[in-house]
Amino acid sequence: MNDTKKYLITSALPYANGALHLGHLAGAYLPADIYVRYLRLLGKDVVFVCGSDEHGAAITIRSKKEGIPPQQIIDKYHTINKEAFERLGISFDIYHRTSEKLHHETAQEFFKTLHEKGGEFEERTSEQYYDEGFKQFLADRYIVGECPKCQHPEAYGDQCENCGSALSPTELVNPKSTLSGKTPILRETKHWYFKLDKHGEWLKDWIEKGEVDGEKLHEPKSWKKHVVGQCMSWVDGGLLPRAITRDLDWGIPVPVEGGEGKVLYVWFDAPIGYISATKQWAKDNDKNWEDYWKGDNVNLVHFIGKDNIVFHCIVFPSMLKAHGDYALPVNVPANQFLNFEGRKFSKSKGWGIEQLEYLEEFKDFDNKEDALRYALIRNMPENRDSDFKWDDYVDFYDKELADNLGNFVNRVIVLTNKYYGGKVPEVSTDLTARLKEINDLAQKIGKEIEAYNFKPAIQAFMELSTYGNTYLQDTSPWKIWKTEPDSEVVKECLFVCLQIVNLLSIYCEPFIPFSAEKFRRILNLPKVQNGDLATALTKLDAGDVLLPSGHQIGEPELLFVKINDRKDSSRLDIVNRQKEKLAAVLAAEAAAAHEPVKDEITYDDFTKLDIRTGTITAAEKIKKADKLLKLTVDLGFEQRTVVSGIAKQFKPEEVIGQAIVLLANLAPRKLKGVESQGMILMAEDKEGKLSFVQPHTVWENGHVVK
Ligand code: B3M
Ligand code: ZN
Repeated sequence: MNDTKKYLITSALPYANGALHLGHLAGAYLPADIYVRYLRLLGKDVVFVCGSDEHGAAITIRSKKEGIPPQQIIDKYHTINKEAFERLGISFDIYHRTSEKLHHETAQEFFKTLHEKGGEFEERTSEQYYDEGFKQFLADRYIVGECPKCQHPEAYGDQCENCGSALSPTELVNPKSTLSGKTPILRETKHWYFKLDKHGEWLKDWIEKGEVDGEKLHEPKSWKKHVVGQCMSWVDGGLLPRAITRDLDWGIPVPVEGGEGKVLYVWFDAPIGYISATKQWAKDNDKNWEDYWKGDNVNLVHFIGKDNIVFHCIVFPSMLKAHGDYALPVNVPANQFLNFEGRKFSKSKGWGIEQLEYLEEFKDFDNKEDALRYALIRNMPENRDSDFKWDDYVDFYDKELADNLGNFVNRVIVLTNKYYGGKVPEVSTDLTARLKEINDLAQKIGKEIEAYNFKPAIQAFMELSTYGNTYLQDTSPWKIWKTEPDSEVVKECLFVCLQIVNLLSIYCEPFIPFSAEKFRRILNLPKVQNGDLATALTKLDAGDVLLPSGHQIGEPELLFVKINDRKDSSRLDIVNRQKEKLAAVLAAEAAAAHEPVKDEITYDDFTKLDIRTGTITAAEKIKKADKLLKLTVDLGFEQRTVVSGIAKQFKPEEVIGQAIVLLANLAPRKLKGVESQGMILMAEDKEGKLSFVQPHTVWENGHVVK
């Protein structure tokens, strides 16, 4: 445990122009929180930083469109996101803001250092789009137009969200300013570019081999495949200088001569936000921030979503390397995306749920924080996209937390209270082999967390609980106790189970910290403290016990009450309301997808239509017309020839004898040389599938339909 490492763990800084949803939580915040809580339990020196990313075009666009000052927008969403994280137990040591003075100074200093070094930046004058009405240059995001790759009509100047291609604004076909809606003009402007191209070589070695200048910094196999894959495709594709300044009035002013009226590009300043957050934390806690950023002892890990990989694995490391002294991240365990009930989260389509919205709508739902955390961990999009479902949410809670973990703990507590007055029994047998088995299972949980595999980690955690359950069931102390209340076997069984329960109460903390508190109360133990897991593992390793004989545990209390509970459906009702909301969205979409009803007609218009019942008596294909069938229709009082466009869906032999409804007074017209004397009425569904309109009562030809 003589680990002198300084662990600096970061989660992506959310833009303060919107509220985060459950997908964000599962992607970059919950996994980081588990990791950090675990490190704390091991007694590591760890700092967990995050904060709001308060610059960038997205915020200014919103401000201009809604006529609200940017400051008001960022204040609102900073507060919302910060509160939601706190309430969900995301245990940041600091949640900073990039609008803080300290951050502005830090980012400007960083820029100036690189500028003064020489060789890292170049100044370029180029033509960029300018909105004459709004009198401003347009950031890439301010321009929309047709994607040159997939023809999506609303691609942005930096990216097409339909096909995912990275674009530059001049590639867009028919570009329009999102501010005025007008076609922008090209105008000359000067910007600073970071020469990313000169970093390609060392980056390749670093990503592929984990080596920089011959020094091994990390084990590349420990990085996720999809992260390495994305990085290598960037590096192999050839890196280009990137503009790191913008013509905007919101952001951090460019701190060098000629930079008037320009700001740093948001992706230049945002990652430096990790540094300024650490500085602020260090100030508040009497620490030295540099200990966590510089030197060989630093263990920097960035938790992000997959859309931020290039900035955290290529751009920011290059900035750090160019600056000098800074440590590079030892890992960037980016997650893939979480979908929601089979679709992408979409605020505008009403699909998904935001963090705070969840907390509000589930306000009367006991243990909602851990219910959510558990469901998200069980379905974490670690290596591929995954899907959140409300049914899983209920099942995971009931079948795993309540039936497995909760049930085991409860049985052990009840029996210990009943047999031994709540005192951990004395045992005389040698339990070394048993404790070793338990130790092995416990080690597995930690190994998975250390490898950033949080879903396997929670499964390993549940395996330990299953082991306890199986052992308890196999021994069935309640059977022995009836005749032999003083049995050594019973004592041993409960003693071992109590050791497992204790271990579970520590290990559950990173995953479900709210339940952990209750868990410890049931055991009559204090809240878990930093270093508790390290102590427990050392004891186990040495064959020592965790919960000594004679310790008085608490009264039985259910750790998890099932959601799907016959006696009290209140929590299931809350979940079901979410499902109903989604069903309503689907119903509204289906309704909106209807063909619009045509313009009103009068009753007289209607009576002009002569609609008759009939039967198809003959059918044949029409040559050189693959859509048309020539039909003979019996109307009872006469035979008609009708040409109908149904040949793609019906074979001639299928329709002979078919009852139909015919518009009988439609003016005849010739189709492929055949005169059609009327029109058969068909119903068409959304996919274009046709079916005959027909009554299902007894049928006779020639009836008038009115
Ligand atoms: N704000 C993008 C995002 O929220 C960006 C992350 C910054 S991390 C330094 O996805
Ligand atoms: Zn496209």
